[in-house]
Formats: sequence, C-alpha cells, structure tokens
Amino acid sequence: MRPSHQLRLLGLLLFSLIPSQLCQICEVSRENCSYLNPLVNTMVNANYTKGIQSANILLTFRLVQIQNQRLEQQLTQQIQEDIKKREPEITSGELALAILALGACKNSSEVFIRDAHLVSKLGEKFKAEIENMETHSDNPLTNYYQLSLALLALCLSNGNHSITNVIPYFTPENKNYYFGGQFSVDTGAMAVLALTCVKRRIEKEEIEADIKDLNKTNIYITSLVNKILSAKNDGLFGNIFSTGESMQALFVSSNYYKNKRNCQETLHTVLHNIFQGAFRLPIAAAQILPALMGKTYLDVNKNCSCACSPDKFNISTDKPVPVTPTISPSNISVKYSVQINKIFNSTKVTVRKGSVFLDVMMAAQKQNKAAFCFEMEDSPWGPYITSVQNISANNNDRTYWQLLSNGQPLSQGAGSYVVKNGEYLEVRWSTY
Ligand code: CBY
Repeated sequence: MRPSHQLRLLGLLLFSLIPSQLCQICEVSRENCSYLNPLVNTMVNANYTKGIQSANILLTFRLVQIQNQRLEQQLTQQIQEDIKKREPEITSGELALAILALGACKNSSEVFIRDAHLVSKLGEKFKAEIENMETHSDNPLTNYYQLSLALLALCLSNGNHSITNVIPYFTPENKNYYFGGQFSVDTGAMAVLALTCVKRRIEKEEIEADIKDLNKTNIYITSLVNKILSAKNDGLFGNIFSTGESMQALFVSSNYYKNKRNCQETLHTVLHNIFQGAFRLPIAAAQILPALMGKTYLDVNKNCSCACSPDKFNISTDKPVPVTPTISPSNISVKYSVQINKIFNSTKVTVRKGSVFLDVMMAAQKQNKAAFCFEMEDSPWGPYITSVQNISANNNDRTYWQLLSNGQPLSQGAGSYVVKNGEYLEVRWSTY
C-alpha cells in the first residue's frame, strides 16, 4: 500500500474512533437509529408558540446536533423575546434551561446571555429560592428539580458564584427530594447532574472549596445515585418519563452502564415505549433523546458526535401525531369525583371514546359548576390543574391537586391521560 493511502486509512480509523470515545458507554447503536425517528419528528413538527417553555427542546436540538436552522432560529427568538417580556416572573428552572439552551454549543446567542446578564439574574433567582425556604418551612419558591437546574446552569456557566455555600441544601435527606414520601427520581437525577458539575469544577480547582465540600458532594452524589438505582423497574428508573434524565445521571456518576446487560435492558424498554407512542409530547421526546444518543446536559460546552449522527434520521415534515387520539363517535361513561379531605363530590360523566382526563373535568364542570369548577395553567407537559372548587394549589404549603384513576396516582397529566369506559377518576386535594 502506498504511504499516502496508509495515512488516509489511519486518518479514517482515528476519525471513527474519536467520536465514540467522546460518547457515553450506553447509547442506541447505529443500526437502531431509525427507532429514534418518532422522537425527532415529534420535536421538529410541534407547534411552538410558548416561548421559554420550548427551551428544553432547543437544548436537545443543539446537544444532539439536529440541524434545523429555521426551527432553531424561531425557538431562539421566542425564548429571547419571552425573557425580555416576562423576566421578573420567569422561574429559576425556566431561566436555567434558557441559559443552557441559548448557550449550548457555542453560538451567537452567547452575546444575548451576556448582554442581558442572564447568569447573574439566575444567581438572584437561586437566592430567592433559598430565602423562601428560610421563611416558609424549607419550601422553595418552585421545587428542587428547578433548583438543581439552576445550580447546573450556574456551574456550567463558569460563574464564580459562591456555589459551594449551597451544597448543604442538596443533602439527600432534604424533604424536597420527596413527593408524598416517595423519592422523586426526576429531581434526584437533576441534582446528581448539578452536583457532578460542581464536583468536577472543585477537582479542577476552578471553584474555591475545601476538602470538606468535596467530600460532602461525593457522599450526596453516591447516596442519590443509590436512590435512583433503587427505583429501578424493568430497566426504567422511576417511570418512563424520568428514565432519560436518570440515564444521564448514571452516565456521569456511576459504573452502572459499564455492564452491557444493564444498557441493553434500559434501551430495550425505552425503544419499546417509543414504538408504543409514549413520547408524543415534544417535552417528553426532548428529555429522553440526549441520553439515547449518549449525551448529557454536562456536554453543552463540548462537541461530540455519536453513533446516531443527525444525518441518520429520516426527518419528515408530516403533521405530528395528535396528542389526543382521534375522538370516536361512540361514547363511554366514567365516574368522576373531587375529594377534599373526607368530603367527596361524585358524578357520572359521559364522554367520547378517546377523551382525556381534562375532557371529563370539563364535562363535569358543565353539569355542576359549583361542585366541579376548576382552573388550569399551561406547562410544557400540558395543562396543570391549579384550582378546583376555587381551592388553589400552593407551593408554600406543598399543596396540589392530585390526579388518580381507580385510586392510583396517574403518571400523565390531565391533557394526556386517555380515559377508559367504567374507570373511576378522581382529583384529590393533597400535600406533597
Ligand atoms: N419542571 C418542573 O418544575 C417540574 C418538575 C417535576 C419533578 C417534573 C414532574 C419532572 C420533569 N421531568 O419535568 C414535577 N413533576 C414536579 C415538581 C411536580 C410538583 C409541581 C409543584 C411544584 N412544587 O413545583 C407536583 C405538585 C408534586 C407535581 N409535579 C404534580 C404532578 C401532577 C399534576 C396534577 C395537576 N394538578 O395537574 C401529576 C399529573 C401527578 C398526579 N398523579 O397527580 C404529575 N405531576 C405528573 C404526572 C408529572 C410527570 C408528567 C408526565 C407526563 N407524561 O405528563 C413528570 C414528568 C412531572 C412533569 N410531573 Co409533576 C414526572 C414523571 O412522571 N416522571 C421545570 C420547568 C422549568 O418546566
């Protein structure tokens, strides 16, 4: 072989090795990339009108390098406009996601982040969360998922904020990791990502800290990882919607996926769920896709291409599959009740087959406004029920309206859960 050919071959070999070294140990293999098409298409074809709520989507687009200039531009512009318009009321987690998304993969939005002082504003929002905890029995303004996102964004933005002061708040014993006594896997996973970023920066001596801070961070990470691992069920962690971020947490801070069998088990269950349409919401697709492509939120400042490079996707511009299945002409009946402590208001409701929980609530409200009136807010996961019978959820009291079916809490929101004939649906005034 001529030396020039040898050199070219060596170059090719190195090229094919380097990307895989930069990726994580568990990712969808090249031949299975097409299984990810539904996720990519859901994200590309969604109707984005909600400004900052789309930050999670833009972050994923950039992280997994799906190049769609039109969409990136549209999302970037909306997020920036929304920040300018709604800045005071934007929550810590929303601003954190916006900073991660706008700043990901070194692009022109960095100027906006700097000129609009987004990182120091996030520092202020974080401070306000902690202050609220001090005055409201350890309850933050939002929740620990958002506090973790904020810590992650502050850490990745290389700010010299006194990040180490906040480490003690992330002790796994803190009640804010638990909802109704149950460990919130989503929250734990986000905290592991944030604490791992902090740990790495302490180790690189990029932030001032003493050995005690480092030890504490390590202990918290290990304990949170163990809690995530204890929530394992059929290769998933928590439920299907918390698995993507749990995978990311396990990638950066454990050897769990070094065992190929563990990786196969998770991927098998997740791909099966994709096939069954579990990720019809763009936010659900955005939260699982990075992990399936071997990426984590800690990679926002890196550049790595993995097995499923974007050109392997078959991006179609067909209309997205609607979140609500096609309503059929036949009717079904369900029992619906509103429970406040020991008082129940129940009724029988008839809706079209294929209706979601929210349709039942609306039908009940139409029947009897006094007993079943309710209000909701938009969230990236669809409508969030804020009040029923004029009683409102309140973060300072840890109160909310829980959705249940046949006595079991639902793992989908009111706008997504499709009801079945004969089911007993409930909204229950609860504390978390
Ligand atoms: N995002 C957030 O701030 C949300 C963080 C989150 C941990 C989130 C899940 C995880 C995620 N990946 O985004 C979260 N839910 C929280 C914090 C909460 C609490 C919100 C109040 C607060 N303190 O901020 C609370 C009240 C405990 C809660 N979730 C309630 C509910 C129920 C909503 C009912 C209603 N009133 O409308 C519900 C439906 C559970 C129930 N049975 O009542 C619920 N959550 C669900 C199902 C979910 C999942 C959604 C899955 C889906 N397909 O729709 C979830 C992904 C999520 C969103 N909640 Co909460 C968890 C899961 O199942 N893995 C940051 C911000 C910037 O966007």
